[in-house]
Amino acid sequence: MTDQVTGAQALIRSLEAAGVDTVFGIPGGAILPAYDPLLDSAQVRHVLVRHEQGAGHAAEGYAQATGRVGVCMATSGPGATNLVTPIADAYMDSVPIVAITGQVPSGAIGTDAFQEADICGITMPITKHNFLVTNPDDIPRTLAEAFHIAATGRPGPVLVDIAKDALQASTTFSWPRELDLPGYRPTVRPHAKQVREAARLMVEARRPVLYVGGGVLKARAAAELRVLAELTGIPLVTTLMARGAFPDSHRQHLGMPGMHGSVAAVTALQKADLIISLGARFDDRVTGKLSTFAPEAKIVHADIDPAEIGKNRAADVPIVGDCREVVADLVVAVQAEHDAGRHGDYAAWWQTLDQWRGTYPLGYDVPPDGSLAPQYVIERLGRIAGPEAIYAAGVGQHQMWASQFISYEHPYTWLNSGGLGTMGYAVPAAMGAKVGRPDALVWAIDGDGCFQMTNQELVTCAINNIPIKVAVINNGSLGMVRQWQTLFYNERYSNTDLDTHRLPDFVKLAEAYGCAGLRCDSADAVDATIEKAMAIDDLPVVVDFVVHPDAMVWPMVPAGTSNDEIMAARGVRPDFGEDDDL
Ligand SMILES: Cc1ncc(C[n+]2csc(CCOP(=O)(O)OP(=O)(O)O)c2C)c(N)n1
Repeated sequence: MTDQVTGAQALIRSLEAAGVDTVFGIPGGAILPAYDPLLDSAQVRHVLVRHEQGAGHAAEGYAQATGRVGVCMATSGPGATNLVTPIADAYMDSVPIVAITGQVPSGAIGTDAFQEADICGITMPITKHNFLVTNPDDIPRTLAEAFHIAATGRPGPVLVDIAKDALQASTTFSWPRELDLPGYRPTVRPHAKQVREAARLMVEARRPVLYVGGGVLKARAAAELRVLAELTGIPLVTTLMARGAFPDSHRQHLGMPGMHGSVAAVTALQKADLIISLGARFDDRVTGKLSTFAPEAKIVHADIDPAEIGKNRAADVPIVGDCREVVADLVVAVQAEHDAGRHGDYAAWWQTLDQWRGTYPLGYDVPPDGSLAPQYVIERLGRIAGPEAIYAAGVGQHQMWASQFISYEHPYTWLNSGGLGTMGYAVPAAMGAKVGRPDALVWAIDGDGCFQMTNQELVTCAINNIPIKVAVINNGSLGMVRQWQTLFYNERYSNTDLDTHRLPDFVKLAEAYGCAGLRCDSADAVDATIEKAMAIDDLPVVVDFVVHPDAMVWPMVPAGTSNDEIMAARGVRPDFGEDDDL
């Protein structure tokens, strides 16, 4: 199909050909030509956000909840630079998004023209790939490549910057049948010999752990993972990016590893003799002080991105490949070991692990003054909203509690900013998730600090009939930073008091945005308040949960220290004394 169109029309047709149903964005001069044909598209819905950062996080939330590529659009200069944070966020968390930006006319590029910013240069280190398009004939092919690159291999953000004159000029539209990307061929099929070697180590090991990362979700490998886990009987941990990849209720699940992971999960990795890493990246928040991490463990490291393997920790068995294929092949290879009479014997290991998790379960103190424990609010929310709901968190204490105290049973029900740690992620990401999964109940769990960064998108939600629910865990401060000041800066609280118990009034703010606003400050009223919020389905709802300011996230491995130093609670070092021979 080839007929005469403008570059802008070619862009919209390309989005249609790529199967896009939603674009989050804000128009402006350089991208304006694209907004005109957008009006005529019966397929592509444009959601007009209130800040481009909201568009980017919404595209991420949409992608994380649906598995499809999320799309955001902005004008040149400040519109494009406002996308930088969500693009960096998507890069760190391997989220497939395509960001389309208008650029000043090609003849003006490099002249410091009005609203000119070299967004390709700026985003070079935070995109999987980016394109500057100055020739209208290149628009369909570039868009096809952008969607392909974003979604395949290790997913990530791709930026397409299109000069205004290329959008205005005349061209023909033809959607490429095949792509010619000679330098881009992700290795999907794992090497059979490496897989067999991994299986052999798995049955020989005495203290193995499956270290499950976000790559398992990206590869849509949760079903295969469960088969592998149950076939082997090996204990398993899910990282912050992988929560939901394996049911929390499963007895082989030890919880989340890392700085605020469970004692059992952190210590299992630390004392393991074999770690099978599946789509995880030995992030510093998981390893603690790297040189002391899991000193006795052999490492099987499977990842689609060869650059991850050996980056932080040397791998004994490197496996490059798509996690779903890797896990499926491991099932076959382990079965072959079993058929040959070789089975893993992890009975002593399980005895130790059960003792650790029995002695050091996740828990929290109820504030003695009768004020509300934030962990209780989150725990009840998880129970009442249930495991079918989608939860999107901000960054800080509430994020850790939402990871710890909600039981995730299904993949793609937990969205958060793990790698970049972006305050302001929750509300727009929840909005994007609700657009992608309109039938799902979507709760944002946000901090009072985070919420003040992007809550303007509640207007977008109210106007566009996107009824998300927001639980603001209002502790009156930048809680996670305050926790570090409590523990490491002698309780000198420099610039962490937000005074949010006074201003702004989140109930009034919600109402001003066209949402329902509720407040709750006592444990007795938590269930009824959540149920009231759940009963409102025609408006976004904000609940201001006024909680105790001094609650802390435990367990904790202080930054830069060894996982051996884990504190189960303030002043409580777990006693592994009898396990010294491990
Ligand atoms: C954009 C951004 N700025 C600063 C930080 C550093 N930071 C991490 S957590 C945090 C406090 C978050 O406060 P709040 O949203 O109230 O959540 P709480 O920790 O109280 O649950 C800050 C400032 C960040 N992660 N992101």
